[in-house]
Amino acid sequence: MEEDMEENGKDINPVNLGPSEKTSVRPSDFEFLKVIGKGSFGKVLLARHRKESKVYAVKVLQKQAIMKRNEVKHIMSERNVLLKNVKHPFLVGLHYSFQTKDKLYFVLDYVNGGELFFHLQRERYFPEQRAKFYAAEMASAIGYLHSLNIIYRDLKPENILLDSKGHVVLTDFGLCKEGIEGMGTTSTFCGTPEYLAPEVLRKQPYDKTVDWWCLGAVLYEMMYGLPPFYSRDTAEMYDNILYKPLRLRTNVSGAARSILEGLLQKEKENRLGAKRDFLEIQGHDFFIDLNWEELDKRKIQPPYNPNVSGQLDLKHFDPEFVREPVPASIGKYGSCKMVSASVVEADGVFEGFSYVPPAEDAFS
Ligand code: ISQ
Repeated sequence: MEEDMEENGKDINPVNLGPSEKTSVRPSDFEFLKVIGKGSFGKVLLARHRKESKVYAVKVLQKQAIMKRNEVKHIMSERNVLLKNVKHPFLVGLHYSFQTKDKLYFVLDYVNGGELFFHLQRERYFPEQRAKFYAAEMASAIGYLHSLNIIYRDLKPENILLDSKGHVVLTDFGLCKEGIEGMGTTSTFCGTPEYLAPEVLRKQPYDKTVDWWCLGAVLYEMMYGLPPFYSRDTAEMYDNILYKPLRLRTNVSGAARSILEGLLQKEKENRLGAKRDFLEIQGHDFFIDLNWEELDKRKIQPPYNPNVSGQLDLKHFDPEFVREPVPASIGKYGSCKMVSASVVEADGVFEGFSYVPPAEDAFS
């Protein structure tokens, strides 16, 4: 397919990665060690910067895969996440980005406390205070994204990580969902399906409240050990999500049941957060004993310490990924010629993804 584009006399477009782009960086600056994640977006590799001797999570995207559809309209739109600067204590940090003719590379913090749900599976469910802490950090990150008009949309277990201290880190928010779906790389996941809100299942329009549904679904799973409306039969689960009334066992507090009922309202107009967004979640009784300012300063001590021994400690990662060899095309000069792009470099500080199509010939 790549060849097709070159046959047409067009190279694959250079992408303006905005202020995070470092044009001097190339794949061979890194030693790619392991595959640590896979998703709708492509692959995430553990990589060591050869000179700095520091490890990063490097997200690698095929340009082709994100440039296929619809694009000009979307890319230019207010809704394009890639044009915004995104930085928050509970969102994975971007150090810088670079590109080759066919791939985009995002050099991210390596977060090695493991997936939240790896820990949940081991412990079946979390005590309410622990679930509350994680839900609050997630809510804070989601509220921040909403303030930038970004809808996360598919908050799902594999996107919720813990850092080495036990704080939440959300990943995979940096690229518009519309542009990166359907890459066929999700088949390796056989765990919990993503939390689908009724309006998403119905393919109806969704808005910010979809994220509050997902937060409700995560909180429910943390407290009860299974997703809400769960059935081993996926079709039945979808039916449950659409039609089955939420039943909450009384082994959790009244405030917890109340927030779950609010977040898991099937009609998005009735959902907690529908009117004043994050403020409604913050102000709910469930969080009455939570200091949100302290939370955002990472001053609240996490309820669990992942106990990782060092930056290269992979003990919380799924061996399924860790075993996988790094694709041969990544990190080699030959197949990854650099393209030029004129961009202003950020002061070594995270400035967020930014994606500007070339003036013409944006997408084929
Ligand atoms: C950072 N560290 C570990 C895993 C990751 C997966 C996706 C994005 C960033 C990551």
